[in-house]
Amino acid sequence: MDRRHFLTATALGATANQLLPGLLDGQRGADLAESDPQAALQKASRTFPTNFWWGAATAAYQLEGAAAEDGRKPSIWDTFSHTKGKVVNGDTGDVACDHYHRYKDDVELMAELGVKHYRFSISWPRVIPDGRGTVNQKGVDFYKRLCDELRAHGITPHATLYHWDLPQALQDKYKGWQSREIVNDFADYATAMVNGLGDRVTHWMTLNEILTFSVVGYGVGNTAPHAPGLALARKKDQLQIIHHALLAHGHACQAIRAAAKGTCSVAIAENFSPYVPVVETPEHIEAARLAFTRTDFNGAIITPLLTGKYDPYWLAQQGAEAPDVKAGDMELIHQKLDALGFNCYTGTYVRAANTPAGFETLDTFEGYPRMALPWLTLVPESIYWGIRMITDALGQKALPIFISENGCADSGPVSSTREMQDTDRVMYLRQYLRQVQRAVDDGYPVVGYFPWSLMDNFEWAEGYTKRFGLVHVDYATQKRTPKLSYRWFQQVIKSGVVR
Ligand code: GBH
Repeated sequence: MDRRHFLTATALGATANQLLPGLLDGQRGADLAESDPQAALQKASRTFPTNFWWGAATAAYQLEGAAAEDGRKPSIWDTFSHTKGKVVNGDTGDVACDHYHRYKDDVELMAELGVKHYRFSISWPRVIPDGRGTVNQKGVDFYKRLCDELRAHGITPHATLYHWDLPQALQDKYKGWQSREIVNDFADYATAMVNGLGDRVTHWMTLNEILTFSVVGYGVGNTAPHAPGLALARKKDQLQIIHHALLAHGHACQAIRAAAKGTCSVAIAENFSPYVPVVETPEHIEAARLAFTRTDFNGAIITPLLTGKYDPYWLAQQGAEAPDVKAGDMELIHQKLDALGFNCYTGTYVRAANTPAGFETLDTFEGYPRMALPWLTLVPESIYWGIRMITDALGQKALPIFISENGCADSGPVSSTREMQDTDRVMYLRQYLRQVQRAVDDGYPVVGYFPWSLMDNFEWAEGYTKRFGLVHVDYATQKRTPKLSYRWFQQVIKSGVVR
């Protein structure tokens, strides 16, 4: 509804409800309001589809604990966190949320929240302690119990095979991701998991965030803040790690499908970098498209995953640092996916510019809104544009996208009152979810949303000092207490509306 119509309608005594749709939803709502006021109201009510996957996400090393129980052997994160000076306060995942023993209580919390989907990860060194070879049945049995409990509560399990806890044995044997040997070992692990859990799990994700474990786990010329925390001589070494991860993903996709008895969904969860046109005009949207496809590391990861080719512009820029690619590699990497998981936290503003690349990214200054971590600037539109760029810029018109992670840390200092009243998280989630809803409204194939995280847990190099949970965990007693954001999200799920 434009201004003229608004004034006319007001003069005619229209109620606020009749007027609001057009005002809230801009031109789309305005057009609708004139043809069908009921439909416009529906739009303005910010609804999600009834079959939308409302979920919650966690990862093995961050919450399970029981690090040496029932045959589990160390992962690179056990080694790393036990190395002095690597994690804040010397925190480790030895006990974490003790989820290994308390999973029934935790499933109860999910059920009360109202989620029908749960994303967790399988600890590779729990189920195959040496990384290859013998399967540890006791480890597999834990995930069977967990899945049975989930299914008894009507919750669909979504399992990630690799959320960064590489068996230390493989790091020792051949330097883990630095070796191409990992590709077969990872596929064998995938096969073993589908054999062991395939009657309970039909929704699989291969890897979590290739970007993070290859770039934050390995520095080029300097040691890195995440496990294994190594320094590489040159960028090529890092790009080779990424190439191995892409191959492992492709091989695992094939392995999952070969071992599955019935239909299953195969996906990956990636935190590709979303670029947001700072002004939504065609020229800046085009700049965002260029930034999305060309910038490190999208051209190195999400582009080959979805298109089977490294982005040519990106590749040309790498020169002698480009990874070694063997015949058949790109075909193996390019497996058709059933869905794509998008881990979204923040994004970068971009505008058109007269530069060789055709765009420039914009800084966020000191006073720019951010959550309780330096990297976590508040850019809600990043979730909308991330979805849109996958569909439009990478031409994946029919690929269902789900938000596999989205969330923020409580603002410090740590105090339980503060955490129970996590108005900051409510604000953050509301802004991002509205943008997800905008993508739904615009017809993009977005099918689900898993906030990170169900409960406070081991936040990698930040240890237990940063809390991302909808549920507070008192680590001294292991008591769980739902935060305000849990109540808020419960209401979103119940109503299917973000307000
Ligand atoms: C996700 O990574 C992870 O999948 C999840 O396990 C984690 O708990 C969650 O986010 C919250 O962090 O401090 O400058 O070295 C998100 C991507 C990559 C963002 C590493 C923070 C560290 C930047 N993360 N990055 S820095």
